Amino acid sequence: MINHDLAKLLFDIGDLLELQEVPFKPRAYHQAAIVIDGLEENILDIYNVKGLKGLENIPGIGESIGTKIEEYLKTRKIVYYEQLKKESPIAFEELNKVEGLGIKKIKKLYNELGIRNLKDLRDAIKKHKISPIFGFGEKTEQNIEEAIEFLKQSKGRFSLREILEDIEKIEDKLKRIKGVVKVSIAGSARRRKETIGDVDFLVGVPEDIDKYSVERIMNTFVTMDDVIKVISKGETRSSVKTKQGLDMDLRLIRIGSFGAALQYFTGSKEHNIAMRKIAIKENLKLNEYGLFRKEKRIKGETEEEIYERLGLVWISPELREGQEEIDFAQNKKIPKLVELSDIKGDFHCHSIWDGGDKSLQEIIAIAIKKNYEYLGISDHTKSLKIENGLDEETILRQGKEIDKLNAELKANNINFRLLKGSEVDILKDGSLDIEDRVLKTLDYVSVSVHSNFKMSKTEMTNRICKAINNRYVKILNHPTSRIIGKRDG
Ligand code: DGT
Ligand code: CA
Ligand code: CA
Repeated sequence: MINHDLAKLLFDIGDLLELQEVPFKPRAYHQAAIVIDGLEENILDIYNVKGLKGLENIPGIGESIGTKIEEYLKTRKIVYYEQLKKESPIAFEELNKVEGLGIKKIKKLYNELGIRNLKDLRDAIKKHKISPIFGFGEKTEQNIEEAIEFLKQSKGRFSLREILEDIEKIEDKLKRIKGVVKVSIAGSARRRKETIGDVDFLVGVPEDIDKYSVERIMNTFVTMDDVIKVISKGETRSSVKTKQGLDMDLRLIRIGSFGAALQYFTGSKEHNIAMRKIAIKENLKLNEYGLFRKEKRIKGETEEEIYERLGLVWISPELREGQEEIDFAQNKKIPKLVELSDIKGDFHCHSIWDGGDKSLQEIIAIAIKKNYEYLGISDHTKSLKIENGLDEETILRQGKEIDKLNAELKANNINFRLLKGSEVDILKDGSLDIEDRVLKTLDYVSVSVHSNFKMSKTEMTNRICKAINNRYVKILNHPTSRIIGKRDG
């Protein structure tokens, strides 16, 4: 996580320098960002063990960027970035959030139309001032308009992928507080929704907890690193806002009702409503304190006992969206979810060949460490110029390299195989940008739409059907081309 946050910051510094038309430096920052984002090891660990020297040993990081990284690791900010932002006439962070608006476009919009922020941008769109600019056009104008709308709708939601690791650390920290019996993340994060509105923590405490222990727990919560604002602090509930803008709630729960509270605050609301209806049918009452017959609590300590008493098998949080999970649970037909340990391999992986940062050898080592049995290399193809896509001859060369590596694995009795794949670009008319004679040599072909996203449904469907009708195609990648939190499918 820290690698990713730092990489993002360095990348933004590069962008700001590019806005100022500073030579060379932007590229150095962008490169450093890409390297750090791709590091296997936590950069803080590198720094803790080897100090500034360790940072400077990372390829692409010299003294100047190294000391800025050091500053970040110590203070979680880089003053240079704040300065650059202050000097810039453009509200860069705001505009940068609009999907499809990279630094080049932001610069052009400023130079041509004096656009400094979102408000300027919205005004310009209303007056259709964007489309006449060279390189923009009507389509781009429309895309920007949609992206702004999307931004408004998804405002304040966080991608689970970006916060999960951090909130699990907080969960661990809460577990270690004296007097705490149990801790769980609840809400949408426990249901593993793609995006999270706010984070809900439940802390289970003894029935007879004293007020000093309550105080200790709440104090620990509201004084965590990253908390910038205490929204409320009480005896049963506290809320804070973090520096990333994420709201977090903590609720103290007596252990006798922990299961009921966990069930209730995990949600979803729709799932809870369905559960409550079942309880009512049985002449019972279900709420966050327990399952009651008249005034007497009959269940509450664990989720399992509540589900069981209502005639259901326990339902994985991922399924609790108020759809068919209740029926399935009543009929004891709840599906077993795929676990990380079930994953035996991967068919989608990019390598240094198309501009990724790992060689085939490095990828093999990582895959073996994950206990994978196979891994398919699926580098981009030639139409994707910015991604350094492979052409026919390069794919054939890569295939020979993969054959060689597989032979070595076999000679060493290692039960792992690298597969020859490709992420072939689907062109506008549905044809593929790589010839069949080369596709034929691969173990599998996967295909993706990377351009011309805006088409009528019929056109897009025909385009994709044509692509997957190629006899060598086995996999359609990212079928909706959605980017969570950034672009609709
Ligand atoms: P989020 O935060 O927007 O990503 O989504 P959730 O599901 O985490 O929602 P949140 O934080 O408002 O509330 C956590 C859970 O608490 C929710 O999933 C179900 C439960 N809950 C909250 N409000 C209500 C309510 O009015 N009725 C019922 N039945 N349950 C509620
Ligand atoms: Ca929530
Ligand atoms: Ca909440």
